[in-house]
Amino acid sequence: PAALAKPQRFRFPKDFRWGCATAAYQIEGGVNEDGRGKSIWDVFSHTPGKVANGDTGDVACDSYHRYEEDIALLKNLGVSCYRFSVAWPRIFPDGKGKPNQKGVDYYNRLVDGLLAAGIEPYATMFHWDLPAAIKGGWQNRDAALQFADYAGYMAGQLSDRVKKFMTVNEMRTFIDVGYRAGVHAPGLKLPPDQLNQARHHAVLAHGLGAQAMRAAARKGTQIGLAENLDTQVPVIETAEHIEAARRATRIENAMYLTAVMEGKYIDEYLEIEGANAPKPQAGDMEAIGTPLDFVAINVYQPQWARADDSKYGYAKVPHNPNAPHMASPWLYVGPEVAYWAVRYASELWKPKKIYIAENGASADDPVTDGKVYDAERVMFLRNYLKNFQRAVNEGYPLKGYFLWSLMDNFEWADGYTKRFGVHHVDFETLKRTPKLSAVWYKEVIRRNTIV
Ligand code: PNW
Repeated sequence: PAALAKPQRFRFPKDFRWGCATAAYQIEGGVNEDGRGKSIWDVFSHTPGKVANGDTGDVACDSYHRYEEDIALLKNLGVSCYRFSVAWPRIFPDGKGKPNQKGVDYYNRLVDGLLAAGIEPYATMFHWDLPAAIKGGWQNRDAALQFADYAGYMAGQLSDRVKKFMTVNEMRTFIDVGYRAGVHAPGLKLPPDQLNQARHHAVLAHGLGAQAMRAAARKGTQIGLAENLDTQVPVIETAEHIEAARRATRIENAMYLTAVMEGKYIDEYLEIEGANAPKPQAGDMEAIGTPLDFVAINVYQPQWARADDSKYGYAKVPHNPNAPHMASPWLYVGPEVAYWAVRYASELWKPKKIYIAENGASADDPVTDGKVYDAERVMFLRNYLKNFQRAVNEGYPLKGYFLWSLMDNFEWADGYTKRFGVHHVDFETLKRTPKLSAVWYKEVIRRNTIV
């Protein structure tokens, strides 16, 4: 038993990458600075009743002005990399047209600051802040074409220093929560045929974006995307359930990651959707299936699945609403999802490299004598990391991990009521304070071992 307690058994490979993640609208503020245009999240958050407490991203963490302080936080943690997103409306205030140099300059300063601190930048081109000027948003096919122009332009601007890019973040969330559930911007509840077409425009944006970025970027630039794979976790680890949950994962992601990785809409999806299936134009599927250098997965809650004798051989096992979850009611705790997300992505699509682009947890985080002892977040992260490590140990090509998030920030429709940071942010003073989880993460990184 004494030997088992040795932390060495949780050691990661020497070249494993440790990072933190954020997104532009959630941290930057400065929404009217330097010619930035409006995004659909500016419109949505300023519409009464859409965001908790009427919160907006107008100021957020004010990282537009405090990015040097944020780089210092990252440096203190000892991370090797940082994942941020570029705000499209800072670069093309109207979605297209003439680029806004002052917007580009902000990301130049950020990238230069990161590199000076020895931190490798991973830039995401779209994390939900769609220019409000694009009429119809993702229902409009033009959004995909304009995204490609913008993403190609930015890759040209940054790829002398940024070597890792992600096209889009979580198509599943920005379409399904924004256009089906109506909870995120633009707050629509589309019928299935229109919903599937909006989903198509999102995967098309990724594909055309990847092509445009490849064409514009310096040699050696690596391009991928970040998606929250709806990972189906086998209820028990027997061959029958493992097989069923793998098949379920491929089908449940058919409109998103499966389409991207396979360059087609699989038969099961077309059969399930029937007349409501998306209507691609000639060439769309080739673009969508553009080969990638890596795939990045955001990992939060599990979805349990079991084998059954229905047509596709699986059934979902719903969560008991009272089951253990973090402060966000959707964030059920199920550390095994970390292992199965990596394993299934690897088995289904054989990507060259996999990253975890986000993993993290919300908690209430009371401040006690100026300190935050977020033991539950540490517990959550430790257990998920053990499952990522299991995937590494079994030989799946997981190369790095980005913790969501560097600091508390604008949590979309939950405003500032849900905190995901390893640094506490006082939204009155904007002071950042490391939580217990920051102390923990720093130690994990320093020792390359789960502590
Ligand atoms: C991700 N779900 O969103 C986003 O990429 C981040 O911007 C966000 O702050 C973070 O996770 C925490 O929410 C998600 O309902 C939103 O399954 C919803 C879900 C998953 C991820």
